[in-house]
Amino acid sequence: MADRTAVLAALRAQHIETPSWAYGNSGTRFKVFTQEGVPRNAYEKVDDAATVHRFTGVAPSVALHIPWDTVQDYADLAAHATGQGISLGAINPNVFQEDDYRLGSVCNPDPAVRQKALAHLLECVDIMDATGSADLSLWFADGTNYPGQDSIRARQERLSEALRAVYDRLGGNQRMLLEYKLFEPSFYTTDVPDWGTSYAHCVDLGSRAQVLVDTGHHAPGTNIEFIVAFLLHRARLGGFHFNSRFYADDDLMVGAADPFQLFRIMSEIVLGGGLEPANGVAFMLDQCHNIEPKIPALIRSVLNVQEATAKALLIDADALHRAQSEGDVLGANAVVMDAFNTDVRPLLAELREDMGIDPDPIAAYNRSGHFDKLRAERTGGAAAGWGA
Ligand code: AOS
Ligand code: ZN
Ligand code: ZN
Ligand code: ZN
Repeated sequence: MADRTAVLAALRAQHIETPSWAYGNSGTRFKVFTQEGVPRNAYEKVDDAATVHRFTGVAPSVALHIPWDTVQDYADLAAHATGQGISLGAINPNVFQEDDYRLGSVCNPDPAVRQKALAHLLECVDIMDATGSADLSLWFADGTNYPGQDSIRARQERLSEALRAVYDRLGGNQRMLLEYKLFEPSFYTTDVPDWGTSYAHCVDLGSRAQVLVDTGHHAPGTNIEFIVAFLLHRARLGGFHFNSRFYADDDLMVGAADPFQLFRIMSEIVLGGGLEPANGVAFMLDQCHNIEPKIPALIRSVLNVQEATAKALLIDADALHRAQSEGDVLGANAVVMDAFNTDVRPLLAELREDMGIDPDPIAAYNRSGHFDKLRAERTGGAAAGWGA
């Protein structure tokens, strides 16, 4: 059995970052549903992230999306976050939501459009300087819809050029995380479609360029934990965008569709040393809560990551190594399954009591009356950005 004190310490140290866009109204291409009490600006999104942190104790930062979270003074927003007990996390540029980007952003055949996209990415590094954010989180919608539409090779060259310019602009403590996605919005080729493409660009750039794994961005059946183990072993796993999916990029609550997959991913993290702060793996959520209330959904998501992490920490590593080295297939598998099948809720309740928070964060939030207060105070909440 893993040492209980060490397990509790590891759980206390794990940080899960929530995304600003998960607090705003969202939907699908068919309908953006409005909810009561949603934040009207970046300051109120920070407030909601702070609420999630207050009830969970392990979500002390919020990722921003520019321009959805544009403010006059980013240092002031950072100070507001500090005042609420959290910090500003990854900065996510947006180079997909303007007419100019019809044929792509940094891979666009038109040099003027590429220049515009690059200028926005560089502006986002300026914002990181003001907010104190360490991570620039890059996702490109770039790609093509039809065979022959553009040169796959030329687009890779353009991508390299832009990434190099951004990388060279980063300060010493800043990183670039390059997210991949199999398809959507491009349906024929995507310029960063998979971890291998992202990894190759990161290796070209340098050690502060790392791969971002969004769990919803793979073909069905992809073994995500293998990707995670490989990247971590090569010191190129920058972090996650956690969510769950039944079909494609569904952006549902992490751990809802397949908690066993989340456990397998977290097992590779734990066994590979990915919880050590020095390895810098960022645990971020990238979700949309279209039909469910947002703050409780984010609390639930944080708890789901924490539960999977707790189970992974319970893996008896010595017994596992023994079984592996003896070629004991069933024994090794049993060690892993024993951990997965453990009910970790009592352990997590104990952890929360130690941390001075309610052992049942969802019930505590529902009892708190916080939502009634938001509903009364906030009218005319903003859309997260999509389909608005
Ligand atoms: C898009 O599919 C990606 O998951 C992005 O990471 C993200 O949803 C978007 O950039 C919001 O910031
Ligand atoms: Zn993502
Ligand atoms: Zn996505
Ligand atoms: Zn997604």
